[in-house]
Amino acid sequence: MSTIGEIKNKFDAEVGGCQSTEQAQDLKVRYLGKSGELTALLKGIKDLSPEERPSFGAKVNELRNYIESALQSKLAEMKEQEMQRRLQQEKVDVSLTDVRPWGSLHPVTLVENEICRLMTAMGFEVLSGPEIETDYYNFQALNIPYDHPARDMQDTFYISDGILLRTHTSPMQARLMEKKKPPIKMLCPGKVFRSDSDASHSPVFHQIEALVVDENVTLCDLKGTLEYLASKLFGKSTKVRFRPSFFPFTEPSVEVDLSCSNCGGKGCSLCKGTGWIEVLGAGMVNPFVLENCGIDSSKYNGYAFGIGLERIAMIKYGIPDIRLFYENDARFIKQFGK
Ligand code: 2U9
Repeated sequence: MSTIGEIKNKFDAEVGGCQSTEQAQDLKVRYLGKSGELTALLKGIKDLSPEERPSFGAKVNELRNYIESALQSKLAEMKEQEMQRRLQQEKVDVSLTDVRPWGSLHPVTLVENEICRLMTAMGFEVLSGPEIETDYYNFQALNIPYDHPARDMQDTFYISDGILLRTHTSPMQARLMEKKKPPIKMLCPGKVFRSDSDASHSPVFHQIEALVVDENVTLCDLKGTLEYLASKLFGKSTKVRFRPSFFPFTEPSVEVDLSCSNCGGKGCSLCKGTGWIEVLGAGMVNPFVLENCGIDSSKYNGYAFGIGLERIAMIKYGIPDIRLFYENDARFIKQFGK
């Protein structure tokens, strides 16, 4: 049987050559485990005289403590080394750029984010509503009764009797007005659906509608807000022009043109030589709509406008066909949002 000194020397050599935490664990089992070297050593105690036994037992215990603490320091050292090795191997070089095909935001998302950012800075809250709506909120609450010709302007996808895909985001505004008393300053971005498809119409497209309801709101408030928005979206010198129009939910109603950002108003192919581009519709909220939603129209009034986001993106980025937005062609999407 090996002596205490021999076991210590052997252990020292083995612990010195230890390369991993697994090897250190293995040493622990081999020296201190049930069938390990020290247990075997202790079993030999019975062959010693009673006088020799206490000092032998003490020496074996001393060696046990020595091995335990040597293994503990070795394990700590190995763990530290392994951590350093992993830190090196798994190091991420955050300074590397453009080595992977990073995605970019869709142009409609870019325009939506930008308008929301500008409008929330003016105190508008952003709300979203259901894409599946009732005939009541999509049409009737907004002063578009069953037999109104305006229903033809918004070819509708019906799901069942009285249930449809919203043709504009206005139903959400009506829902809010029922719940919240003025002052209201809200923005509703989202998908809308109309049965229409060509180079400038898509069966699904995106709108942002803004609604302000308060006391003494004027058409000038609307124009000032739109002038600010236009200057931020298309440049400081952009002019805003109102032309009379008709929408059942606003009275008076206006079509809003911006001076052409391509030619600065001189006339070019983009603005068909007129110097102006039609971008959105707006107006003062029809008092019937306010009353339908439980707001006293003798005390409160308001303005609203609706923007087609694809239209804004088409003008801003010179995109000729609305269908390009929905073809999921990475070569198209990659050109924006850099
Ligand atoms: C409420 C009352 C009135 C929102 C408005 C328009 C005019 C408009 C079009 C622009 C391009 C739709 O995406 S588009 O095709 N929108 O012309 N929208 S006024 O008026 C509202 C909204 C909510 C309660």
